[in-house]
Amino acid sequence: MNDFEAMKKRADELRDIINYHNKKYYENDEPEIEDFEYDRLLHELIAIEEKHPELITPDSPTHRVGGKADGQFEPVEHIVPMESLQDGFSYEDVRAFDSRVKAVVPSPKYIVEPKIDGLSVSLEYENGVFVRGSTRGDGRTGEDVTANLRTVRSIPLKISTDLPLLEVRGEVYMPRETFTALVEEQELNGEKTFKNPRNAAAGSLRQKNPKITSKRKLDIFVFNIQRIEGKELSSHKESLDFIKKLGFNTVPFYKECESIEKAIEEIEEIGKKRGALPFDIDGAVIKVDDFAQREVLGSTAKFPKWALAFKYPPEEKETVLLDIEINVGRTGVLTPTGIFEPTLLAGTTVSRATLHNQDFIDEKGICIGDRVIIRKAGDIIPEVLSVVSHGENAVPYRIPDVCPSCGGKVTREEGEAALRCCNPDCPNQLLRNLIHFCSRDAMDIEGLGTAVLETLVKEGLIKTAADIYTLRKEDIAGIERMGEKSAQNLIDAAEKSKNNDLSKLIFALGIRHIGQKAGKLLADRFGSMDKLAEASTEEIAEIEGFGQIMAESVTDFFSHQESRELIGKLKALGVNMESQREIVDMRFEGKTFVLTGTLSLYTRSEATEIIESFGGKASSSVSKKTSYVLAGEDAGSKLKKANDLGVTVISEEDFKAMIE
Ligand code: 0OX
Repeated sequence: MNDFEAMKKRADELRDIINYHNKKYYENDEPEIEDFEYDRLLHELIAIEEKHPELITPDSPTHRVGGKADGQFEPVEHIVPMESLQDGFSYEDVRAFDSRVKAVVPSPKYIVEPKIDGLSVSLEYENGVFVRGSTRGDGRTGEDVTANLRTVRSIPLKISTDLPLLEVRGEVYMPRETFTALVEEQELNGEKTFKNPRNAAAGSLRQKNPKITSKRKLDIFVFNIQRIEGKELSSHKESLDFIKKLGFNTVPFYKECESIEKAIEEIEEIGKKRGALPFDIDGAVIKVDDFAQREVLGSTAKFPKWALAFKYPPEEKETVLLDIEINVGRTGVLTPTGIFEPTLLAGTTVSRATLHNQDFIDEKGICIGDRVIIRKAGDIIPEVLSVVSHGENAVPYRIPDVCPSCGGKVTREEGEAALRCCNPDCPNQLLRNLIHFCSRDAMDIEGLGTAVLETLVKEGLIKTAADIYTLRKEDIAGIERMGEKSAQNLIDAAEKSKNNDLSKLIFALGIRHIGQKAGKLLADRFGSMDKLAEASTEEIAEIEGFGQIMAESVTDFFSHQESRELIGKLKALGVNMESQREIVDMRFEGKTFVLTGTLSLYTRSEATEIIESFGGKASSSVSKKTSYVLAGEDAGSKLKKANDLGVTVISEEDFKAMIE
């Protein structure tokens, strides 16, 4: 293989791995790798594509750096554009805005309201019924996220009005408390965490599975009427009062201001409240109240001339770094956490912040005892911005080269920022692995949650996942808050899990890079744990959707004596080691389908299941590699793209004929 061919092979492999992890992150909401690891893969692909632009494919994940997954949802054209706002960063900017307004309308009245830091959406109602919800997108074309928006409890699905048409605009956000709980859960599971409530809201709203959105407890504030038929409104204040009466959560504490100085006072007031609010705001919006005046002022190509978003600077404080604590995650990654002198910052007392990894510590020159500047990233997660001065006898901090939990050796893999404990018996890793093993998508052992597992590990009752199956009622019934009945339920749940399909067990083993989908593919390809354990890296890498890294990870797992011992024990205890997934017919092997438009013969998940059961793949975006586009009613951009690329388009009837 020459150099170019090797590059091409590596680029293809990287695309597969990155697409797999994108899917895990965006669709399944189950990231398996760290940010750093993901970025490293992406940057390797970017570097290859920069060197050889001819290797760029239309569907390369590098087209959506930053995580914006295009084409996942149907496009929605906004009849009234969802404009953005011009920004102001000082009171001078605010006064200059006032002068520009007054040059056109001499005596404007303003409304000042908080600028919610979320995701702008449009909600359309026909005869009082919620018919469509979409994201802002680029302001002209957004994405149809109706199913997900329906799960937001404060969005009325029906409003009592005889208006034939109403379209309102609002900001979907994740309350701070919900966000903090979500991040804690993600950390506990060793998953990639959302950076701030806005990212969490965006990630949750752009889920393929509305059930996940529903669990995320999103909320909304509505602040604008985009379109209305059957009612005349003459001011912003009037329209906010009107939509409030209809049952929408309107943007809170909006205030009328007679002059720009009053508006500035109001901006100050909102700024003072900011830290203590249960949701994030990233500024205050000043709007001309009167609609007739707005009309005269008009808009530029991007934003209305009658509104300004004032952005608050992030609050920063100086404090002392008292200590650095090291935590060990499920994958063995050692994460340093800074412990600070408690400091009031943007409404809460901050005493801890992640220091990420050794590179971050080196870059900032962090030593214990330093005076440091902290601030809240995205106004919620505290971070160290810089070191002001070192304490006496300061020494640059180094993460220990032994694991603080087990004393095992710590290594840093090439190209990785993280340090990892390599001891598979590390108690901290053990606990996190057990939490994963028992989780719903893995062995699904109800009742064996974090708290119970923590106690069982602490008491020495569980040392490996196999010990779950030898627990006796009396072992469990003794532990805190566990009665006889709960103990029996737990034993029954463990017993039931022995019959799980092989794919669940493979996923439960927590092999790096092997998620739920990969577990299914391995179970389908090899049929039994024994065959999988004997498979070569090459054989595994041949599976559609697998790359070299994933394949190596599997063979590496089985090369360890402890892994083989664990599997031996599980087998002896009666845990199923065979695939029960019937692959009777592989007629769609190697074929990729994209579903688009409204299907009437099948639901999307039924069609996907059928495709997968015949060994095919369902994908969300059309590329040259797509084998078929299955187009239902009202298919839009994906159908167009399929025609442009010459991809075969089939109807539901064609599909039906193919599967019969
Ligand atoms: C917010 C917010 C955003 C709507 C129509 C033109 C100006 N994030 O809270 N945008 C607007 O106003 C846009 N108001 C808000 N409160």
